[in-house]
Amino acid sequence: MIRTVLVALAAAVFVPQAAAETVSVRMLDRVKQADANDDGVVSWAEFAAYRRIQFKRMDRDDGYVTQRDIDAIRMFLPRELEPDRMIANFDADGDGRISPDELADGPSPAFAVADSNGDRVVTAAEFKTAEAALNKKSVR
Ligand SMILES: [Ca+2]
Ligand SMILES: [Ca+2]
Ligand SMILES: [Ca+2]
Repeated sequence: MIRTVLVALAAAVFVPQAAAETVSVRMLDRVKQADANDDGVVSWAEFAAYRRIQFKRMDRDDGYVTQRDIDAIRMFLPRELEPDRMIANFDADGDGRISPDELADGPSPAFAVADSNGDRVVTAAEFKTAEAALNKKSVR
């Protein structure tokens, strides 16, 4: 019991507060879906591969996700992708559209919050800790 509390406290220290506030348990579940080899651990490589699959669903025409794509599928986009700020958040080279690489390597508040030690791998224990912290938050 004491150990659980300590782990939760440690996580709270490492989680950037601004990011943590936008993350929900549902968003963590989406990160979990990226666990392609089903070992309970999600590496950034798995997450990036998952996003490349998402990309194919978002881009309807030219190999890039543009504002037109976003507007067309807005209601189906995961909240974490922030449709209103998606181009701003992901367009690393500033050409006004999102390439598959830009989406795959782009920011993920949910992944960052779950990955409490910042090693770009979310372990089963890290998922548990993050879920417990988020559940506690929503009770308040
Ligand atoms: Ca895995
Ligand atoms: Ca771009
Ligand atoms: Ca980690």
